[in-house]
Amino acid sequence: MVSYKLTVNIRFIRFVLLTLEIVHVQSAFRHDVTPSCKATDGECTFDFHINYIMSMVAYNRTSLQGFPVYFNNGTLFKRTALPEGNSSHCCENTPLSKKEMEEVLTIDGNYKFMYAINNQFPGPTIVVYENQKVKIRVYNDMANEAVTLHWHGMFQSKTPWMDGTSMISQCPILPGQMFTYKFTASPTGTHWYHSHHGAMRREGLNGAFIVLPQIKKERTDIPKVDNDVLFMTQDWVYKKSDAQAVAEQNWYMLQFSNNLNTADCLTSKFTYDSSLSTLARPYTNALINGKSKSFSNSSTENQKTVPLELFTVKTNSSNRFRIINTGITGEYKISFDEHRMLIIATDGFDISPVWIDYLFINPGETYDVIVIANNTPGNFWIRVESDEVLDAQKNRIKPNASFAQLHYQEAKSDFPESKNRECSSSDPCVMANCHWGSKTMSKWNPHAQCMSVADLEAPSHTNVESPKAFQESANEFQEFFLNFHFSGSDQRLERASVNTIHFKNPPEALQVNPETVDDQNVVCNNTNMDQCGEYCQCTHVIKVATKKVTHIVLLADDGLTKGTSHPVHLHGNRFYVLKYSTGEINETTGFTEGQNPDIQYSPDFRSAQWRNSSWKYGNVPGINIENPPQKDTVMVPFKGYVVIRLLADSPGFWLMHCHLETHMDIGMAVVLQVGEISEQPIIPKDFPKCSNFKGTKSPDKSSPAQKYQNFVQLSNVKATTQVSKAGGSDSYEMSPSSYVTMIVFLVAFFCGIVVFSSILVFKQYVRRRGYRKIDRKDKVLFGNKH
Ligand SMILES: [Cu+2]
Repeated sequence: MVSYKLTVNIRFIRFVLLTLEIVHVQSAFRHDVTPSCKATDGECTFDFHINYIMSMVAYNRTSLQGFPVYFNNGTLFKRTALPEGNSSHCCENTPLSKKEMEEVLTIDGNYKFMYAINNQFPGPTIVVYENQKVKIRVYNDMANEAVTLHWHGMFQSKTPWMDGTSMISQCPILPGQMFTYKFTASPTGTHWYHSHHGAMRREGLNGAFIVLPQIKKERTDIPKVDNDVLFMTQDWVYKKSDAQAVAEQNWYMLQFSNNLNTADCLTSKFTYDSSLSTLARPYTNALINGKSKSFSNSSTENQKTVPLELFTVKTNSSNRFRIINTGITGEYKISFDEHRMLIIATDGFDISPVWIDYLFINPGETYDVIVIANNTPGNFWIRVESDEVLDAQKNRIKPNASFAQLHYQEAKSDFPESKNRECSSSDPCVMANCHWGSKTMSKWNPHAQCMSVADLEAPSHTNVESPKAFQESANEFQEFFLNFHFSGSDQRLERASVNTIHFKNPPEALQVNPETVDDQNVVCNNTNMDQCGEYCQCTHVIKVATKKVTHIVLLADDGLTKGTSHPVHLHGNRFYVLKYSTGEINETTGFTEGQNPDIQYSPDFRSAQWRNSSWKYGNVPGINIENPPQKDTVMVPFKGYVVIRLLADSPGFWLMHCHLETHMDIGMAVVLQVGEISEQPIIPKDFPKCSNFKGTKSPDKSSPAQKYQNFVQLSNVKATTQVSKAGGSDSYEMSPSSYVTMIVFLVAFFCGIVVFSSILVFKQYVRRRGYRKIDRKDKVLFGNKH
C-alpha cells in the first residue's frame, strides 16, 4: 500500500495580540498536476484534517511563533508590537521574507476565519490513476460543526455510500470524529471535491481531484501537452460565514419577492439575456487558486497590491489549464489576453477540440483548455469576469473582474499591460458554453459566435457506449420533466423547489437507511404529493428503473418574468447532453421574455410535458444522438430546457441539485433512486448510522394559510412541545409525554393556588384574631388610659 501523508500534526498557538487560536499554515498552494502516489495501482491514501483557520497570518514552524500580517503598497509586513514605550505605531515595520510569505494564506488581503483542509486553501490536490483505490481519512477537528466531503464527478459505482452527500449517502461527520472514504477512482479527467454539508465549500473546503489514465495515450486530435496546471475559480465574500450565506439567501429571497431593491441585500443585476445574474448579491471577488483582489478595485491597475496567481510558461509551450468553478454561486467568463483556448474536455469527458476566445463556466463545471504560448514573450492578464452586465434598470454595465497573470519565463517579470481581445468582422470571436444563444449574444457583440454546451461534440475516440445504440420503445424508455425553480409567487422562504417540491433532508441518510423511502411521512413524489397544496416540503425521491434509457428534460421556469438559469449537477452518473433550447428571445432586445413553446406546464408548475405529444419516447426533433458531449453538470437556461440522457445502470440514491449552493441549501434538489433497494449494493455492516434523534422533516401537506398559522404557532411554542412526526404535517403538536407534563403542571399549579389562597385566608384570619387580641390587650393595657 502506498501511503502519501499530506498532513502535519495540527498545533495550536495562541496569539496574545489577537487572543485567537491559529493553526499552522502550510506552504502555499501549488497549481502543478503531479501524481500523489508513485504507483499507478494499489491504494493511494490521504489524511485530511479539517479545521478553522485565519487568512493573513504567518506561522513559523521552527520557532512556533506566528504573527498576523498586513499589506501596505503591495508589500506584506509583520504586524507585531513595537518595544514598550513606543506608542506611536502599533506594528513593526518589517517586510516578510519570501519564505514567510509562503506561510500566509493571503487570499485577497483581508483577515477572515475560514475552513481549511490540512491548513491549505485550496485543499490538497488529489492526483490518482483510473481504477486506483483511493482512501481518504477525514478528521473533523472542528469544535462545533459537522462536515462531509463529496467527490464531485466520481461514479461511486458499487459504493454509493461513499458519495459524501450529507443525509443522502451518509450521516455527517461530527466534531471529533473520523470517517474513511474508500472508493475506486473513475472516470478519468478533471474533477474536484468539496464539502456537501451547508455552504462550507466556498469558505475553504474544496480541492481538485484529478484522475489520470492508467496508460498514457496521447490524444492525436490535440497538441502534445507540456505543462499541466490547475485553475480553480470561485466566488468569495471576505466577511461572511457559511451559515450567514444561507441566511442571507433567505433574506435575499424575501427582498426579491417584495421588490425591495436595497443596495445592501439585492443588487438586481442581470446577465446577457436579462435573466438574473447568478451573483445575486454583492460579492467581493472571484478567487483564482485562492488568490485575487477585491472587485471594488477591478481595474487592472489596482491588482498591484495583493499577490495574484501567476502561471509561468515557456515560449511555444502547450499548456493544459484544468479550469474548475468551485464557487457556490457565480457564473464566470474566462479569457486569456491575446491568446486563444482550445477546449478539449468538460467535466472530465473528452470533447472534440474547439478553438475559443471566451469560456463561460458555472459552479460545479470543469473545462480543460489548452493555451499555446505563441505570442511575443511577455506578461498577459487572465480575466475572470462576472455575469453581471445589466443594472436594475437593464442599462449595460461593466462586469466585475478578477485577474491572474500569464508570464513567459523568457520575458522580464512585469506588471501586464495587455488588453482584452476585440472581436471584429475580419476576426470574429467564439464563446463557449453560452446558455442564452446567438440571438442574444449578437446584440452584445455582432462579431461573437455563441456555442451552447450541446454544440460541443464527443470525439470519435470516446470509448463509452454511444447513446445511439439504445433502443427507444415505451418498454425500454422512461422520461422525466424536472423543473428547477422557485415555486409560487409570494414571499415565502421555502420556494426553492423541483416541480414545486421543496427538498428537506430525511431524518436518516437514505443510502444508510433505505427503509426511510417507504415512510410516506418522510418521502414524497408525484404519487403522493397531490395533497401537498401549493407548497410541498419533503424528501423528494423519484424512482428511476435500471437498464432503461432515461431522458430527463431539465427546466428552469418560475412562471414569473424575473428568474435565473440554474446549473444542475447529478451525482454518481454522467449524462449526454442531447439538446439545448433557450426561452423565447425578443428579437429586438435579445432578452428572454417568454417560455419555450415546446414545453407545456401545468398551471401550478408541478408538472410539464411536450406540447407536441408525438415528441414522447425520445422522439424529439433536433437531438444529437450521434456524438453528444457527456457531462455531470449543465446550465439549464431560464425558461428554456435541456434534454439529457442517462443509462441508469448504477443503483443507489443520487442527489440531483442546483449547484448554486444557496439554491440547493434552501431546497432546490431531488433524489433519483436508481433501481429497487434490492438491486442496490449491500452497505458494509459497520457503516456508521445517524443517531436516534427525531427528525423534523415530514412532508408538509398543509395549505399556505395553514402553514402561516403553524409558523405563528411555532414562534410561540413552549419548550415542552415537540415536532410531531406522525400525521404528515409540520404542525407542532404535543406528544403524549408532553400531555402528562402539562397535566402534572396544571395540577401542581392548581394545588399551588389552593395552598396559597389558604395561607392568605389563614393569615387574614390570624391577623384579625391578632388585632382582636391586641384590641383586647390594648383595652386591657391602655384602654383605661384613653
Ligand atoms: Cu439554482
